[in-house]
Amino acid sequence: MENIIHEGNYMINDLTNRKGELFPGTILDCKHENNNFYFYCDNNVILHIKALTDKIIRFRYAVDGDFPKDFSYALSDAYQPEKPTLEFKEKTDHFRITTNRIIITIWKENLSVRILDKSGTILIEDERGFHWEYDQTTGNDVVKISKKVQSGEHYYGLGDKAFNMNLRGRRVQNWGSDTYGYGKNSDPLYKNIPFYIGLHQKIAYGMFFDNSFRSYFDFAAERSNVTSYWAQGGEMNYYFIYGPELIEVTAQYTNLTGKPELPPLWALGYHQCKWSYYPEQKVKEIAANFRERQIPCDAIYLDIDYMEGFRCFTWSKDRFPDPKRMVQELAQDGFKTIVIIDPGIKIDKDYWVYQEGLANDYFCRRADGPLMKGSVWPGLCNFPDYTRPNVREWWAGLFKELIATGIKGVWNDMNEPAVFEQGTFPDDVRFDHDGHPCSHKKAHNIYGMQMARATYQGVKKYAYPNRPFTITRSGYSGVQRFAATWTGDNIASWEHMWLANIQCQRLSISGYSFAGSDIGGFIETPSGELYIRWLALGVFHPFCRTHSSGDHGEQEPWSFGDENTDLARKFIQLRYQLMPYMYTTFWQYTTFGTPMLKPLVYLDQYDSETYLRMAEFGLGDNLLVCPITQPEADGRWLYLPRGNWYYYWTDELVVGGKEVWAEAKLDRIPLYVQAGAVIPMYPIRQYVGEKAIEELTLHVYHKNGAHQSTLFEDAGDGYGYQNGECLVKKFATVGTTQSLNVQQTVSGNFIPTYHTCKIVLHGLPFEVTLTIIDDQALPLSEIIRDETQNTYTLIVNANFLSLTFR
Ligand code: MIG
Repeated sequence: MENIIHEGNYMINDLTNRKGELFPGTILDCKHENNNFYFYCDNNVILHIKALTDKIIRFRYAVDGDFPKDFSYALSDAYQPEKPTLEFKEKTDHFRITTNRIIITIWKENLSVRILDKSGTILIEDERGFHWEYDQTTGNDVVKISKKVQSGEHYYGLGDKAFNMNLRGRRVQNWGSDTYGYGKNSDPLYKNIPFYIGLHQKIAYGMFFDNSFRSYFDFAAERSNVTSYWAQGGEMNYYFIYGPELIEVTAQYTNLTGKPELPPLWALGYHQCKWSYYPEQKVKEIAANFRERQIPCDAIYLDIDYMEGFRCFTWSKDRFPDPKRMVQELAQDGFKTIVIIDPGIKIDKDYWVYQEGLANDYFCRRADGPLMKGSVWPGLCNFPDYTRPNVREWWAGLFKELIATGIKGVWNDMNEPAVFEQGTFPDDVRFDHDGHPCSHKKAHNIYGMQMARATYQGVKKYAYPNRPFTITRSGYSGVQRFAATWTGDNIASWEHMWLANIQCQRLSISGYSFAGSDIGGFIETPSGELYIRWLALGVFHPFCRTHSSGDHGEQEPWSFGDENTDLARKFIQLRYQLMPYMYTTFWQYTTFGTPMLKPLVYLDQYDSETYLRMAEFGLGDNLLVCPITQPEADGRWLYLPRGNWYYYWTDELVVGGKEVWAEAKLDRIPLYVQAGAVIPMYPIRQYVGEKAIEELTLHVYHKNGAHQSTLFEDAGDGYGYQNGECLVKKFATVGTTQSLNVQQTVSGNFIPTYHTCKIVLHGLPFEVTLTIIDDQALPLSEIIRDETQNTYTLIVNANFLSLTFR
């Protein structure tokens, strides 16, 4: 049978030589092997469906009767899917695959697909379904799929996009780009995460289009009843992920594409950066200022000016005559030094990195043979092909000396890849793509990820037995395994602070939790007020770094007057106090794949009030944050999810499920604690490791009812936790109007440095007259009541099993 040719040109407006769209024919045959199903059409189209689990289904289409070699940079080797339970049936006009959770129908007539949940609700349904276009210029098939929009459907995800949280009505593009001073609705940006989450009828599912070519997603933008996505080459290859909870969708996607290892605890401290701090004297002065002013800080960054003429893996002799000594001196004061490394290697016959790259043919070449040349900071450069295993190994090896110098972290920039002339490489540049040779069209979106991977491998190898720390600007799905990230060259404006909030949440639900923004803005100078508001938000982001471009003035926490310095200190101190909470949340992310930041809709998808809001977000299990992103505000309205919450600053009990007013002058950020929660805190330290933790504070918030909280602790560095040298503590609270009980259960065998816990009870609706610790009554004199705060404080053995207050 002939291909059906449709002339409709509804999706792609920018392709030349369009021949019309080609569609699958009729299914003639099918094959079923374990959890693989193949459907063969009369026009050489094949659909391969693989049920990875009861909830994750892969759809892969071939148009020429054969599948090319299967390969993906996104998928994690560590992923171990749980075998699905399957049933397969042929009916007159369709095939049906049933798992424990969903039902997949494949129609014989045109290969179209529909997925239902077990209650019969349609989750997704093909509109025109899979189709493609042959692009004569490149020889690529432009692969496309279109799905019907379901009633009341909303869309989330896609990485760092600078749009409203809910993507319905938008078209977005994935083509990693260096976007200095981007703005709201600028697209594409630095990262490429072709994964979205759909939510309708309170049911969530995920859609991961694992294709690294330039891709587009259209969420009911061009046609209000159709959501479609397509790529300018490669395969139609997507994973459907059934929730039904939003959080499960993100967790499964993250398991599929990989989770990072735990970072060193210090990486969750405050970081100070600038383009650029130099010479040595300046770096020392900044570091000394933190200690003198008692503003906690763990890391200081050296941007491109530390190098000799921007040559990677060199040091400027004038500015940093003795880097090892400087880095050691900084380390004695608790500072970890982090340096930037870009991909561009200066073309310079006398430069050893260039010589090695050239001699071993490690650099990218144009289609006809010459090396790819482009200007970046060092002038004309060649660029390593990180898609070759031996190039990654070479690159990893280059970090040996930097790490021996005492460098604790590496920051990869410009890896979209960015070049000054045309923005990025020409399309014809060749890549090995781990043995699947291809052009820049396919490799562009994964280039930054493979650079980050090689960097990570090197830093990890030489940092051992300590944990590596790396950050990257660009990446593709799965990059979260290799590096933390930031949102790129933003601007010191209120709108950009608003964006930082959305982008970090969006990255988090797209599997990439270890993210932050340049606090205060990279371009231009913030007012003191903006800086403080932004910092107050930034301390709740997993990656917390002030960074700015040097030609726009000072941007250290003390740059905005004494009052603001005090406020900056206070918020950074709060981050250090909450470090065990943040670390626990990170551990949950690395263990379960759950997002560290949760948009409001993730906190209650059964309440449609949450679907369009985006300022409020959850951090971990028990905190809700909502930044103030306007000048001269005394507070703000926000939507508190259902349940009972305490306002962190006053302990006022607030009932959720409605809009509430949060009083928050510049010294506060709207912050709520879930009733029943146990929030762990450490004493303020100027940096991680400054002194041993001598007491753990547990803030216990009363609730009428039961609640469970978690605390994860370990050495904060090294790999002992992988062999059980860690503690997972569970705190089960049960409260009534007359009583509160806290039970602690501990697993793991790490021995913390503290022996006691300070317990602070919040919001008790009764007066304590009896305290029982592990069956022993505690004299009333041992429990201190603060009438104004309505708190009770007592010190207990850290190994308590049960605390009862009546
Ligand atoms: O073309 O290294 O996003 O954080 O300070 C600018 C200099 C290159 C862009 C990064 C920014 C960094 C800057 N880089």
